[in-house]
Amino acid sequence: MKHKAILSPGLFFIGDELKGENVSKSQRTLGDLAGIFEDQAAYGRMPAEQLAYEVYSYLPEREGTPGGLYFGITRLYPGKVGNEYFMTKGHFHRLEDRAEYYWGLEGEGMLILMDRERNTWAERMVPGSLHYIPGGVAHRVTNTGSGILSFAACWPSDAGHNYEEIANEGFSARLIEENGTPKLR
Ligand code: S6P
Ligand code: ZN
Repeated sequence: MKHKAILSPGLFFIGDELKGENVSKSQRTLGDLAGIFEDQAAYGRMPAEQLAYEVYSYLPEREGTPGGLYFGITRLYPGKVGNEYFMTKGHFHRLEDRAEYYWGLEGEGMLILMDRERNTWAERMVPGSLHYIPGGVAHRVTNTGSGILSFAACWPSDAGHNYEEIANEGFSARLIEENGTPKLR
């Protein structure tokens, strides 16, 4: 009975930490990112068990529920495979028109975005930067700094993830370090 009750918060978002009873955690190692980096020889020389990123999420609705919202924090480790920065797998949403917000919490990186015509561009991510990702735009984050890059995300509970398309076709540009600076190539 919640009528007239005064409740203490059970969920905390402090700095780049998300804590609470129903917060779930998932991890991606380099081994989970097979096929996404260009330099396959360099990829083959790196330990498959090395942690690339971890995601803390709060998913209060059943996956697929229309009208609900999910919240998550991603912590992406620094590093490169050859000259290509560590990055998330990247995805379109399964329900194509679903949008999402990302915002930078810590570290430096780039949000790589690609529309349905395969135009690809990047937005610099810094602590406090806010990024609106419209529906129909694939999104992936790269860590261009020397420390952890963390960002928060909020997305609809019926958005879903279409990873297959990015796994098969990739983005139409990659973020590569050239002469010490990141370039989309
Ligand atoms: C979910 C949201 C994020 C990502 C996370 C990892 O829609 O965009 O929580 O899941 O940043 O990226 P990815 O591409 O491996 O799911
Ligand atoms: Zn998304």
